[in-house]
Amino acid sequence: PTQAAAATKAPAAGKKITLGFSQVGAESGWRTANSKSVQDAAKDAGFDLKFSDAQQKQENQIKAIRNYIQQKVDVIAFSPVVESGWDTVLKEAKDAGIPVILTDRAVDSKDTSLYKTFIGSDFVEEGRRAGKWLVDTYKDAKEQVNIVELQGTTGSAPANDRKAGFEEIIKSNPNLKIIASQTGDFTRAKGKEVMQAFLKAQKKIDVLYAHNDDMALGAIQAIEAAGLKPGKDIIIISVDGVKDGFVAAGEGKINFIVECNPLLGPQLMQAVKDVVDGKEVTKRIVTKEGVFTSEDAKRELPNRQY
Ligand code: GYE
Repeated sequence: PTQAAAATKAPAAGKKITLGFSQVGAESGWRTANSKSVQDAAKDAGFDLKFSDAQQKQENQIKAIRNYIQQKVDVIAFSPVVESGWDTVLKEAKDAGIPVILTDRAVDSKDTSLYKTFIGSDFVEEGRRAGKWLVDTYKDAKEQVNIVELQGTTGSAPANDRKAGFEEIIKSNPNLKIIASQTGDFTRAKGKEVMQAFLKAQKKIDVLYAHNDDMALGAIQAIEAAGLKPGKDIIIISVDGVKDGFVAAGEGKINFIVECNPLLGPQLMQAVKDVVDGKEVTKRIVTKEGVFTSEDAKRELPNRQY
């Protein structure tokens, strides 16, 4: 029957589980920590991990996934660089009977049977947390507060959602205005370059909202080069909470960090195991995270693993 043909083919007893993993790239400190977590956890679980880096290109990820299908891996996991355009290749995996697990970033496919589960953060909530701190910080402001935004990779779930969550909250105060918003591709180099352009084009910038620490760190270089004090002349909010972000926050250069946990490896391996064992997995596994002011960052820094 067709049911059985499309069902997951469990590896023979005693055989190592092979996991094909397609990573986004190596664009940020978050990503480095995430890759290490996946590699370490696969090792601990005794899986045979095939790992590829797509250098932030969807075409490379599609190629990697097709390779994993050809190699008949037991499970494919990937962190989709952008949200759209996955249906065809996901259908190919499904037809081959290879289960797919999404990690870190989501896809916008209407057909949710194309993947078993999605393990990752709630990026809209992260954007809201950033917005709440800002609304609170500027609750007595009588004048317009000029905000510039460094967006993550265009079309990626974290860029779309962190923007949406932030806008949803700040619109409660009409004084809070995003005067410029551009992608910095989640990298330091791009964050610096775009901030330089913002500083040139804008008369007055009060706040920078960066979708990740790396872009904020690049922007800090641009702000200092312009003779301004990051964290004072320009208030800075970022997302992730990697070590370098915490260091900058401890120095008062970043005012508020919304945490996004990159250590998804252990949860991913558990899900892989459950899928191979034919167990039910919940369609959505959300990771737990917090928020940090400069003071919190100073206290927390010695405990950061990444
Ligand atoms: O915030 C950023 C990375 O998808 C959550 O990707 C991840 C994001 C993370 O490049 O630093």
